[in-house]
Amino acid sequence: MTTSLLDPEVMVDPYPFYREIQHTPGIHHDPRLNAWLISRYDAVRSALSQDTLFTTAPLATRAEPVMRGRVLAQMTGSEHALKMAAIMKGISGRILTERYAPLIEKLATRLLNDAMSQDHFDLVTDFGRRFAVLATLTILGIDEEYAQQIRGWHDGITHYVTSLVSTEDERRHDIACSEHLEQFLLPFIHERRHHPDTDLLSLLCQTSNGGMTDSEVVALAINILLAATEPSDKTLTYLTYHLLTHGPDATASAHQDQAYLQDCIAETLRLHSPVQLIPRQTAQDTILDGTLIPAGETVFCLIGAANRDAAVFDHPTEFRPHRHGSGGARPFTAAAHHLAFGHGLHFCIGAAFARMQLTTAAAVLAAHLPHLRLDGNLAESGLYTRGPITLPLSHR
Ligand code: 2IO
Repeated sequence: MTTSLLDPEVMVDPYPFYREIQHTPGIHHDPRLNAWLISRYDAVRSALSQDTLFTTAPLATRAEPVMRGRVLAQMTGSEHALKMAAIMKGISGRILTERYAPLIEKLATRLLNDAMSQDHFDLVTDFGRRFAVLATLTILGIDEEYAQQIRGWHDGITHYVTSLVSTEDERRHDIACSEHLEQFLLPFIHERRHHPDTDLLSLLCQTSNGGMTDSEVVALAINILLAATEPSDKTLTYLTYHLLTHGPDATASAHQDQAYLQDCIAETLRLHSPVQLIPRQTAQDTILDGTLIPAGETVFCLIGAANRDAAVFDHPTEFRPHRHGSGGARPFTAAAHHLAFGHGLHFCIGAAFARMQLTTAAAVLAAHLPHLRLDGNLAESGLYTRGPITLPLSHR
């Protein structure tokens, strides 16, 4: 019997294990991780709503060393409100539609044309990964020429945050990556303090936003880099896979009908949630689903399991875009039914940006899908964040 997220068959396909523990009463204790796995939708939602009982303490060891400081999810109260507002200013409202949407569209078009100039290409390595990093650098206001370098550091930092087991050598390498990135960012920060622009880095530097120190700005910049980049190509690749395997009607509708395309994105986020788990720690002895979880224990809220809970979603393993309504914004707000952006106090603040970015890039992709076909198998990896590592495509 499978008992741990670390069992090899779970990496290949975690969903049977999620279902198994969902159907067993109580909260599953993972003996190898020494952590509690919350898998049912109601329980995950309830844990994420109770932010003083289920705290973000695990991020102090899992994230802080490579973020060079605390990330937004570790903050509460006025500090949280102030820094959240500073970031929101740079990624919402008119700046999103008027400044960033055209840039993102241009970027997606250029990168996809580059990828498609080959007879056979890989949507992950030839398009998605490049797109994800460059889209994030666009909002941070960092020039494209640095993308290669930053991507290497980003990969190390992501590895540190999202691996469930790692070696001493790996951790050393990952921390070195974050130190390099910090040293790279500092001169940019100093420059933006004197010559602010409208990019996020400039906004974080402005004293009106609480007068953050260099190291606070570094931590939030790395936080944004990771949170915006890591889920983006995963979602676009899964979306493409769903559309291509759903028959010609799906690809045609996705191209012609913006509302349908948006429902497809929401359904992709539900069915293949790029962030599969959210770590928390109990502040005191807590009873959840009839199980006593002692104070100070690590719990993993399994988003990937909750979003396929049959008690909440009909035919949970099927791709059914229409379940999300009709192209409204709701699945990308705190009122969302699925939990792909989390829930409660630390609901993803980039959700509106994600919606714009994903719909814009998906529209560019959708225009070409009728002329593309799968040219091999989708391969996936990851348990914290999970996504395709390759999706081979070719022209029809
Ligand atoms: C960056 C995991 C991609 C966040 C994290 C240490 C904190 C926080 C999340 C998301 C997505 C990333 N957690 N974003 O789950 O900022």
